[in-house]
Amino acid sequence: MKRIVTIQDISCLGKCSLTVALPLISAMGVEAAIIPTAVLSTHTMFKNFTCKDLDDQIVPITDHWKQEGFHFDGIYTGYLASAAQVKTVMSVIDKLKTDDTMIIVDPAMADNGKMYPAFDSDFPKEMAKLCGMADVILPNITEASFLTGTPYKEQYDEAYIRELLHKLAALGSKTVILKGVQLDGKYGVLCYDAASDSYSAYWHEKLPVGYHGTGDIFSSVFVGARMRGKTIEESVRIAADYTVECIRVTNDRKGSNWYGVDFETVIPKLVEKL
Ligand code: PXL
Repeated sequence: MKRIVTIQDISCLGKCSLTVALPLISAMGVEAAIIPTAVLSTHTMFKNFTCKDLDDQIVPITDHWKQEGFHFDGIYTGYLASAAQVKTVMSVIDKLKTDDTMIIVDPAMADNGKMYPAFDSDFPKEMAKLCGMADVILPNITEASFLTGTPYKEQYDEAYIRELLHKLAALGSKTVILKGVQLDGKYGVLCYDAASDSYSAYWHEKLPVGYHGTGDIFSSVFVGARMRGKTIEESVRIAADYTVECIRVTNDRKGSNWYGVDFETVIPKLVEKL
């Protein structure tokens, strides 16, 4: 069985970061070790959330694993608590990776043109360095604009998307997967492979609602699918279809929660795809 470590926060309630990465990656038949970077009462879209930074635990956990000689097939990072913590995580990757470790970075820090509440203006610069260590990065358009210092646009054309993809690849990652792209009435995910200078797109349905945590769900399923031997294009398709289905069932259910999707009920369909 493949083993990955995912490095991100634990929002105790809210269906994002580790509370979705763990069940999804496990259900996909991949061992998921974790390094929790912070404990929050909820994700930061709630008012008055608490947050305990676990920065001082990250290196001791890593060093213990090093002594034990654990091997990781993948390292997947998500929401990180501070610019200083991004540096710590880069040192962890240096310690844990081997030649066959796939590094996947979801630069979870912004959406809809805005940074998440907990971050200051130093954060994107550090996150851009972490992206430079990755085999694959998975930003949305807002994150792409902050990472590359490109003005955020709500209306854009293909040239803007290509500019973002090239600037993101220039940070150093081999593959860029840009989520939430809207072009010519189509909606979906664009992939850019730097080595072959080639693009691919996966267009999918856009439902007229948005929920928190769907980026984390997409990334977690992408990681699971890659570890189960699917290609990048297949993994994008599985991740996008699953995420859309989660949004659909949540939107269809009377009394569903505003803070996250009903990803649990769609897990059986996901497992069938592997
Ligand atoms: O879904 C990304 C995410 C992860 N973790 C925390 C968050 C968010 C998004 O707001 O607040 C703590």
